[in-house]
Amino acid sequence: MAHMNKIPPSEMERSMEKIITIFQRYADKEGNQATMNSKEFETFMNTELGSFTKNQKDPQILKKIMKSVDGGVDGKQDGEIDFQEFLNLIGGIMVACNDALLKCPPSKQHPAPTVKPTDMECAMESIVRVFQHYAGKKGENDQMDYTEFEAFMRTELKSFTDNQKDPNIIRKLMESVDGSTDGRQDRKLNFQEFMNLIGGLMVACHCAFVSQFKK
Ligand SMILES: [Ca+2]
Ligand SMILES: [Ca+2]
Ligand SMILES: [Ca+2]
Repeated sequence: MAHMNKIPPSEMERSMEKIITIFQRYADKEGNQATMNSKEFETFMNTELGSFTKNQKDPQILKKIMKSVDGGVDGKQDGEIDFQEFLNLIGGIMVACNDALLKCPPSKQHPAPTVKPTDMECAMESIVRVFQHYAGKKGENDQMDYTEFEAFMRTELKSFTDNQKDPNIIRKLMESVDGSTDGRQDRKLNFQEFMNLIGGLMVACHCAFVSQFKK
């Protein structure tokens, strides 16, 4: 029954994988393959997040953004961004995107795109929408309570969840990030806490990905 094990990846898994692959593609261009230097970062921003970049008036914006995340994880401002620092940046942009979508009346949530979104933008937007789908099931529509989070884990990250031996894994994962952004363990996850969790899973996934290449 080998075919039964191979469930197709969910939208969430595809988006996470896409973000890892895109980071890898730009980080791999020169020097250290596991990090982005400022040139790689600028190429990434101008290519993948061009609609964000071109709306910025400050010509130094990319340098400033890079500086704001460089060293955020390991405390070393070495002019290189590792995957975790990259996720902090992307997560920040996604938090803004999530807030904007929540404030926007539903009728205006689908403006006709003037330019085709890039793979990166699609992946980021789809993660925001998946969060909103589950968080919006009941109660506060910008918070996932345990039931909503459990539904998310069992549906969108099914292959990960099914492979865990610990029956309390979902509760433990939730507790590990609840309060990480506001210091309040309120048994609910806001988008930023949710992204900390997803980011952690992606970092683990990315490490596996990189070590696979080194073999
Ligand atoms: Ca590099
Ligand atoms: Ca909710
Ligand atoms: Ca919380």
